[in-house]
Amino acid sequence: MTAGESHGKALMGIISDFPSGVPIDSGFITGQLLRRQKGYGRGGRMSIEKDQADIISGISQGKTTGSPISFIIKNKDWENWKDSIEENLLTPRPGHADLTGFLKYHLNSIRDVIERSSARETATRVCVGSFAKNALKVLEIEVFSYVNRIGNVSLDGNLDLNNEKFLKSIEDSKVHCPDIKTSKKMMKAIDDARENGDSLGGSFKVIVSGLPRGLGSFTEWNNRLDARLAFAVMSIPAIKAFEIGEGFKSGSTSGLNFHDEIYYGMEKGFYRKTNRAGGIEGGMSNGEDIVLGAVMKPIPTTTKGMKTVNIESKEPSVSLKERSDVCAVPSAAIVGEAVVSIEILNAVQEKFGKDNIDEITCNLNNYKKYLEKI
Ligand code: EPS
Repeated sequence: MTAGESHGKALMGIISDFPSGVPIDSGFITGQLLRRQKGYGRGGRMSIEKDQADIISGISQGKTTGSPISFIIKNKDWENWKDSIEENLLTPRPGHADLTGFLKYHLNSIRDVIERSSARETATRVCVGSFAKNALKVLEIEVFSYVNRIGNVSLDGNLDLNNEKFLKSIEDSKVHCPDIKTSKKMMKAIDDARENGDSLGGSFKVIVSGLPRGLGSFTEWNNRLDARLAFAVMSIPAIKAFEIGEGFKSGSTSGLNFHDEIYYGMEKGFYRKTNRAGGIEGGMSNGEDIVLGAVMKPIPTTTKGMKTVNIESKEPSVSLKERSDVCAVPSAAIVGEAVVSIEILNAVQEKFGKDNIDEITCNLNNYKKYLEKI
């Protein structure tokens, strides 16, 4: 569970059912939080915050104990807001929670919506996801992401997803995109949007590698791994579309041209030469990389205001100018890694046990040995 407002004292999170025995690298967690803050096109808030998690419980001698993990991320910006948070914001931004949140909760000011609906909340989910990544690392399961579109600029061509150079090129890019030329065009598009008082969205991929087949299930609709990953990614603010593998393309191809044919080799066992399914069939991981795609809408706050209505006078007005990012797609990709890591760890614990990471590792290895014998 997460709690906290964007300009309140702090954000906080509580993680239940986390396996014991996971070595926690606090430097890694801080690194993940800072990865989320980066990204060309981020707003002024990112030069105020240096997100850091104070871990309050659930860790002993550098390892998780199985007890609830709780943490706090202090908001440095609180100092600038604690005495002056303005109350009577009355001009809701199209595209954000402002109008509907204000009406739903019978609030006195849109400020009380903005404070919790802000994408600031994703800092806590990246923290939770960083704990999950620490556990998945023990199981040699990796989760990474890259941006493949910002505005009208898209990354084309086939990519060799798993080579080290590819991963480094993503981290070196200010827009989290593996191709230098495309990154430069994306940054130009962000500059143009900023100059026009506008904002930009885009899309990103999240890849999970090293996963055994058989996570999730076809037996209960709510255990389907694809459905749970969709829920996780769609819960990130501003995400408007999600696909697995070549999901959107699959609607216009035929079965013979879409489904990944099955082969067998003494070395590899059952394998595929294609992965259009994106690693999931029948609600279960099928042993291939899981490939997820998400589309983020342009940030709702635009410095050139949009048409809205003053919720008190009902007079036509211009949307409020809340400080914001011009583009946060690179950051959303990092949040995507986090929420996917959380869901993958849940699925791993369902199949291999919840309690202790060494026990989970042992059960996973026994399962792999069983699959090799088939
Ligand atoms: C964000 C913090 C927020 C926003 C942004 C993302 O900080 P502030 O409101 O103080 O500028 O910059 O939130 C949004 C763009 C949004 O629409 O919610 C963060 O920490 O990621």
